[in-house]
Amino acid sequence: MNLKNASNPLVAVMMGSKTDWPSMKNASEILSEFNVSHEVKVLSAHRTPGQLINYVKDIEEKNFKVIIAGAGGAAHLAGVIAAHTLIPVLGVPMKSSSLDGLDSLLSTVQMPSGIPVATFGIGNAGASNAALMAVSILSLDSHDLKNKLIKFRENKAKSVLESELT
Ligand code: RP5
Repeated sequence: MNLKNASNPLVAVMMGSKTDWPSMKNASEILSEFNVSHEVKVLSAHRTPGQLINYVKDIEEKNFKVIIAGAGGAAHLAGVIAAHTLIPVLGVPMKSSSLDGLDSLLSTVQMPSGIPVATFGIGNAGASNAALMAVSILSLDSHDLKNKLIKFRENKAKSVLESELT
């Protein structure tokens, strides 16, 4: 299932199931906020293994710059993707129903030496931060994105300083 398409995407936002979308849409929203072209794709490492590898090869040929991969449970999606590409993979553990996402976190973060997956926090915050990291990586080659990131952080600081408790 292809939930969202964009022309000349730089980032792939991938997830193992459509049930991951409520969390992973936070990544897509951040990328949209920064006007970063991205493609959203649902593919599973265990339910659609062949299609997953074909997709990863396809986006590598299309010169995508970053892959964000969210999965839950025995969350091997990010690791399997990383095994098939040199594009940086940012893993987001989903909050699972059985172990609250601790299973997803450990599965994603504990990659054996040699095939890295940069792993973020569980759920919504992890998805947002993975997208911000993608923007940060892309900003190495873009003054426009760097300026947007500076503005984004200034706004975050402002909202703390202007906090009003009721
Ligand atoms: C993983 O299994 C998915 O990433 C999802 O987090 C989890 C459960 O999938 P569903 O059974 O809800 O489709 O592959």
